[in-house]
Amino acid sequence: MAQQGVERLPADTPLEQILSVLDRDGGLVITKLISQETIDKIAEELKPHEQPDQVWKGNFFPEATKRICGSVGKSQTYAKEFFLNPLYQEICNRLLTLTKKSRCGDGYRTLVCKPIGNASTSFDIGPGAEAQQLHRDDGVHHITHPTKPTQINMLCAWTRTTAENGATVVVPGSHKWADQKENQPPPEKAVPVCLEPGDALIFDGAIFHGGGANVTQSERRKVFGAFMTQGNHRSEENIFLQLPPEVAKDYPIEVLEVYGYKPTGSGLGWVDYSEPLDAVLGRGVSGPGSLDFFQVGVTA
Ligand SMILES: O=C(O)CCC(=O)C(=O)O
Ligand SMILES: [Fe+2]
Repeated sequence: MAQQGVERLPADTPLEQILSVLDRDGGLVITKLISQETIDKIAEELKPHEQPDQVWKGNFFPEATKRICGSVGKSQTYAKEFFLNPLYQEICNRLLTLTKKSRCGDGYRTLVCKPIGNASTSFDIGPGAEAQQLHRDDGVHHITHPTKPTQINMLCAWTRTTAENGATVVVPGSHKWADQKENQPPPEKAVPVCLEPGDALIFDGAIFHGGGANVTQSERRKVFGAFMTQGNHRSEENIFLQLPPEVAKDYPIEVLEVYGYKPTGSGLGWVDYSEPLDAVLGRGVSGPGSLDFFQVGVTA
């Protein structure tokens, strides 16, 4: 295991090696995953949505932090070039796809459930912010640990992130820890993951992590977030309000397929027993019962 922080690998590293480091450490950095040009475009599209006066009322996020929720619905570039990054999606498909052969009468249905978008928040940590409490993101889905990954998340540097300005901290290896209370890690076990703009931290939702403290006078630490989960989970962000049909109709189908507008092969997410994309795009081509889920095969 890397002594300081987590391993850093270029995007052309063989997938099996990336998966093996992710399994061993619970997180890794893919360097130069997103180009500066794409970051600038996303920043421009998100600008109208930055809320300078935002005040968080709970204590999950420290004061002096801000967020842009539903970034996929606010920036098409975020959706297409960041959230749908092919390497990230490939990792999610490999680790989060569920397959089940389920009895139905005399036959079976082979149910394949692809991962879905869980949230798309951008995080901004301002000067003076304290460190966020270390936590596991997959708590929202009532996950018992240890288990195989149920969420794969990605934080990509929008600005440079440093140990001083609030780089995300992680506890390498903690994704495999059991749930016992004594396993809550002390803050000194967490290591900062420093990123240059475009570098991305990809991590298992079971790893203990959190936003770091920002002890600088004037630097803001900003990252774009992509969160994916197993397709049988309710998504954290309410997709149909954060990317409503009137906005979604102008999005590429690839985005909508990942972002809640395609039923899983296990029949979750239909509209009138049909493809929701029919309702959104007014195509009306699938028709009730045409989804794979409603075909019952007889197999040995
Ligand atoms: O801002 C960060 O670095 C991490 C935020 C985070 O972990 C969360 O909101 O769950
Ligand atoms: Fe988190």
